Amino acid sequence: MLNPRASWRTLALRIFLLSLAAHFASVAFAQAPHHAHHDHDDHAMQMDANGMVMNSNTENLPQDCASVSDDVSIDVQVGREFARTGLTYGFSAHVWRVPPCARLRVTLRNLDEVRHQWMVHGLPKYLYPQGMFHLEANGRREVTGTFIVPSDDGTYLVHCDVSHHMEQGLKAQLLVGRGAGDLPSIPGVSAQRRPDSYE
Ligand SMILES: [Cu+2]
Repeated sequence: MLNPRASWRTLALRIFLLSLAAHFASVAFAQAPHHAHHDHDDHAMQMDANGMVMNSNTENLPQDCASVSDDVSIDVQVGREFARTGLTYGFSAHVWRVPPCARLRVTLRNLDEVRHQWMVHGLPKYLYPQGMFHLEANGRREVTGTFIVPSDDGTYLVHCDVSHHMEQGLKAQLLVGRGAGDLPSIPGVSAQRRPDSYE
């Protein structure tokens, strides 16, 4: 015959273990639709507490590249402390140069409390949806992503697409090979020639 106290303890322990299991199950359940949502949303989007990487590409070559020519890493800081005179925000650099067909690994470190982006436009659309590669770092977080540039000499617009951030200083350029000239109104590089448009 079991000691009634012992069986009560056993029951209490079972209830405790069951509630623990239920807790973990609910955590797992809460996370599952989260992942499913992002997979469904866009295969090329990775998101976590630090921010987002969109259209990451470490393997697929642009059609005009026989191989990856070089692996280049850049560290980009973004925040108010890099703002030029008259502007609110800035990147730690506003021009980057990479060889044709380079694989470029970009780490974006956001020193501000507001979120910022490092968004490149004009990439081949058969590799990068909307011709875009895009990092977004939440406040005081950092995000890293990689993409492969084409072989042509080209100048690509890089900016932060958060409302008004580009006009407030977050406009930059990525030069592949010899580039194709400077874009207008790049802080520290070029004067404003016409209102910004990147559509
Ligand atoms: Cu921004």
